[in-house]
Amino acid sequence: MFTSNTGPYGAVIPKIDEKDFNYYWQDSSFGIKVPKKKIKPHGGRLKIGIMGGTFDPIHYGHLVTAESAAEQFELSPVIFVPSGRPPHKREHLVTDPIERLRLTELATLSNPRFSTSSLEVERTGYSYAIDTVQWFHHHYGPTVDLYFITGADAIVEIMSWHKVERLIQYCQFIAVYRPGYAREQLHNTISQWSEEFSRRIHLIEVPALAISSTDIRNRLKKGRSIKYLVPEPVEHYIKEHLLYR
Ligand code: DND
Repeated sequence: MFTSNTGPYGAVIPKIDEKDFNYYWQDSSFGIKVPKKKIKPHGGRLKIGIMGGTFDPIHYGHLVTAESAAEQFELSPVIFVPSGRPPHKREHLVTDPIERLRLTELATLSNPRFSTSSLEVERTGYSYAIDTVQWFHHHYGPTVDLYFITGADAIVEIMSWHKVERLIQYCQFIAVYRPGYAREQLHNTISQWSEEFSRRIHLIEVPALAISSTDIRNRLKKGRSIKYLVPEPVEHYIKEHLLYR
């Protein structure tokens, strides 16, 4: 049931050891072999995080969000899934998906519980979360619990997501908010949704990092520094490949 999947861009869907689910490994599209990594079993059930995003580019805000969710919910691994064609950004110019995938891989390689998947980059058409979550559900099987990690601003929009009623049956949501965010307001919004829906959404606080991809793109256009906003390998890749000029 647990098999790896390799696509044209070196898809890095974690491969789970069939005997005890204890280890997985990944090959990166840079040809770097990442050693076996430990996955904590949870009473026989695996809890896998899915961190979806446009990641244009990925930054420390995304990484701290995923790490906090992983820690609080004991998720392992957390799979970052860069969107191929974000359905909510039809009017926006988005950087080539392969470049965003490479940046995401570079950002996640050093963390043993992080992994990056090229699933959405390889799929044609708009990258709907339902298709991704359903794919992971079938890939890993019903004994695995899936948690989709989002920012608070994304969760309030969730009712507009494609086939959301089905989506919530396949995964739970971890919605992160930063200190100072109007938690009560968020809570009130969610509590207006059906009980079946709202009990599958978990709110957690994460350290505040006022970093945004938009700001990073603007800085790069103006030739300003992005040091300490993104991991060093991401910064180097952006510079070497003259992205966001
Ligand atoms: P974004 O474009 O907001 O990603 O997309 C988030 C996810 O929503 C993607 O997987 C989309 O495919 C999915 N989506 C959206 C709309 C419709 C549908 C699906 C559908 O299926 O119909 P960003 O790269 O901008 O950000 C990634 C995540 O990180 C977001 O959840 C964002 O809120 C969060 N984030 C931060 N969290 C903490 N501190 C910061 C953050 N900056 C972004 N500084």
